[in-house]
Amino acid sequence: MGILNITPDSFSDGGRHIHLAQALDAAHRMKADGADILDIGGESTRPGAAPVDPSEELQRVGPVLEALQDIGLPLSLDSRRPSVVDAALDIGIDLINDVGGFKDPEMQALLRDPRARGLGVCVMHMQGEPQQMQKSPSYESVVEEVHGFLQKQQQLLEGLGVAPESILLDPGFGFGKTLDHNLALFDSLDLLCGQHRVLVGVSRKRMIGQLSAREDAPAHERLGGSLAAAVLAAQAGASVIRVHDVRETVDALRVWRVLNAAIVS
Ligand code: HH2
Repeated sequence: MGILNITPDSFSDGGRHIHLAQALDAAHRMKADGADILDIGGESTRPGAAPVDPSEELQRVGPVLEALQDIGLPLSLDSRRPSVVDAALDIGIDLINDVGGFKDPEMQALLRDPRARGLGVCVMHMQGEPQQMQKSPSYESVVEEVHGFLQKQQQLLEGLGVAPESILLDPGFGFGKTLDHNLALFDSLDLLCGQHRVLVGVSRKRMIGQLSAREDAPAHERLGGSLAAAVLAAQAGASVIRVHDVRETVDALRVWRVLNAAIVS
């Protein structure tokens, strides 16, 4: 899944795709590089980010979604705002990626809408809200709580009529989690992947910076660490890996897939 942020302030690609032509170029480049899905977002949810007015968010993503209708790749909308999702359903999307985890009853109600029938959904876990979430995240048992939440939401969405195979669960790396929390969740990925379809988003994130001694480096210099994490997530059974560096990740996963099969056989 290639990330396309139409924002001035995303932690990694903020400001790079603000003009429509830049966004379309990036989308076509990701397709050529081997992306299977494009994830389009109009609100940064990095730690400390202020919420964006939904009308502003729609102004950012709407024209991009319209222009990408014929690109030949599934389009995912990264939004937690019902009004933005509602408008995007009229334009045409294939997956709703809600970092709010479909806790909002209005987001849930949209899943009953005939326009949402057959769409994919991604349920992500987040403790708190982006502005505050990294201040003092705390859990009694992070794995139990996060997996428990995701499983509860999976059941709820199935009850709303979403097909089980259309649901992706995401532990939400970096969303209200310390490095230790992230590591515990990464360590338990194989458990979650054994029972559900899972999306993993760690590309260029702070945890990658911390683990590769590149915490103070610009996010785009965290490629090596991001690739290592992508391969390990695939090894654990993740169905979708959300990344900024599509070409390098696709290369790494292609090599991993063949060599891993060779080792196993
Ligand atoms: N991470 C980000 C945004 N959306 N969605 C899912 N399902 N999982 C994630 O881990 C995830 C996500 C944050 O990354 P990015 O979009 O690059 O940055 P920003 O929020 O600053 O736009």
